[in-house]
Amino acid sequence: MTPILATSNIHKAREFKKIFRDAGIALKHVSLKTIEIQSERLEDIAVFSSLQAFEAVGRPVFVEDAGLFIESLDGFPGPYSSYVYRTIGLEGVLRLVGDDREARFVSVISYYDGRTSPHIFRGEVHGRIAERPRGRYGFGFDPIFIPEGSDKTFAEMSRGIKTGKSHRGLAARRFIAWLRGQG
Ligand code: ITT
Repeated sequence: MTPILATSNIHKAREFKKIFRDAGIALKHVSLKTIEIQSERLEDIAVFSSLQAFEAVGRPVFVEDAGLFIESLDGFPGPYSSYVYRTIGLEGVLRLVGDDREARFVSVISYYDGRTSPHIFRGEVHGRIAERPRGRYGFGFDPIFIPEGSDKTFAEMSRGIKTGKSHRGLAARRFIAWLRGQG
């Protein structure tokens, strides 16, 4: 069975497609914007979105809610990452960050088949906020996030290299392992 991803974010869809292709699985993308509930927990947002996506698609489907959590800002922008990116943007975030630049990216996948309760898969990558934006690949906060163990921002990495290390790659590979276990 071909898994179905619902997202309005084409960059996200391309990254998921790459991860699934690398695992030998074709992925179908449905372009869909769900209404996101307000919560501090990505899990709650993802679960609610997956229920809506199932209503719209009528077949088992998964969604992802992701965010950048800056430790010195108590996890801001976290669940509000998309809004903060669209409003104050990279430069705005860089102005808020002080000497402590520790941050993490989190991805939460919620898969709902309409029968059992939604299944959740989480991926998290630690790193730091760069001094200035660097790189031209990826999307969103990629130009200012440097994952642990690297000198490069996510935006300086090809899609394959990024997904090998990213929050999304980790969550998706957990999901893929679970799907394989389902036969
Ligand atoms: P959907 O809800 O339709 O999937 P979205 O873009 O609104 O699309 P999110 O609610 O998960 O998705 O928003 C997360 C935001 O966090 C996203 O818009 C980016 O600004 C940022 N973000 C998440 N993952 C990222 C990544 O891998 N690289 C850079 N920025 C990322």
